[in-house]
Amino acid sequence: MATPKKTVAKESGQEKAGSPPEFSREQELKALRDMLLIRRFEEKAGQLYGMGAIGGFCHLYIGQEAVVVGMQMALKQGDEVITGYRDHGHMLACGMESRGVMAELTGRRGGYSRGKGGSMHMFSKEKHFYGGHGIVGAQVSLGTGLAFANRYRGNDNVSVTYFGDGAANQGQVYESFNMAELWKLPVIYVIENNRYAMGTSVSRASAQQDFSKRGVSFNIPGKQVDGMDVRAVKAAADEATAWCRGGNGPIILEMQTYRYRGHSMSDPAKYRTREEVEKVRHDQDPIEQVRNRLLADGVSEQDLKAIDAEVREIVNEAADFAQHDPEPDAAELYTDIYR
Ligand SMILES: Cc1ncc(C[n+]2csc(CCOP(=O)(O)OP(=O)(O)O)c2C)c(N)n1
Ligand SMILES: [Mg+2]
Repeated sequence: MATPKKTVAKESGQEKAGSPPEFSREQELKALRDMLLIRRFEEKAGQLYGMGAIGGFCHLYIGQEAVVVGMQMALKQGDEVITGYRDHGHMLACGMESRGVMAELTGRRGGYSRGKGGSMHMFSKEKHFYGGHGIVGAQVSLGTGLAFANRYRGNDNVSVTYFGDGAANQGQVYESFNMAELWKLPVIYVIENNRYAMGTSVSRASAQQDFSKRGVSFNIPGKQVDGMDVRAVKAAADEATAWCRGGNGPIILEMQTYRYRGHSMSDPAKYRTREEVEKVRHDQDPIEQVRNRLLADGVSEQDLKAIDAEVREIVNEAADFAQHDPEPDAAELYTDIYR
């Protein structure tokens, strides 16, 4: 691999993002559609959960859509994605089918894990999506392993390894950072800082709240990014992928984002005020930002409604399938599992 040249980001500590490069109209429309698909999917999953059609854990991604959509816009075929349990948005962004994801949530045969994995345990080798992990922080070591495999094979694929602000305090994250930098592994660590880990705010749990600096003692560069602006995410992702493909080793992107819904479907919501949530929704919503730019650029309200209608149809069809597809046969109870 090429000799590392630290030109893309500062050697240590964060770089503040300036105003992001504009998107073309085509890019804006794509970003809008992909973020809307995730939002409508998650709203529907929330409804189905409320109706009792989905059991077990279910963590919604509403509010954070710009992160996965902006990252995905910078990836190429072969790049890998791995994340934790708040994973439906990542799967949809990777191009996995809504109906397969929804049917997994309802525990049906047509689900990505044949109805036996549920919300936190879905994979698609075809789309290079490696889960879906319920153990907080575990995916960071696995994602580093994906990068090791790419380095070993000599290809130019990048592992995009997502984790939360809470997961960033786990020990194995730092063991992984050490090896990633030591061996110059092509991994982008995307820390989705949504300000809370379950009911614990970042200020109560983290000695260093600037997550872009979490790699400083390993010489891993980092950058803070406005994770509510899809253009800023895409620009940071472009830099990060170039950095990794250039043989420079790992890089950290702290995405400053926010989740609108509870941690999971049961959340007493006593750790933040309704006003706080409403303020972010009102001032920073990632979808509204794109919609407003498109309207200002002369796209009609009608055209935007058509995109929403197209997305709703996909989600409704997925929900219908997920409620009518049969459950796995009882004879399948012990297949496809470790025992
Ligand atoms: C090793 C481990 N410890 C604790 C838990 C319980 N737990 C589940 S989610 C969570 C919070 C993680 O928060 P964060 O990393 O910020 O991700 P977010 O939910 O905000 O996306 C915790 C403590 C777990 N699943 N695994
Ligand atoms: Mg969090």
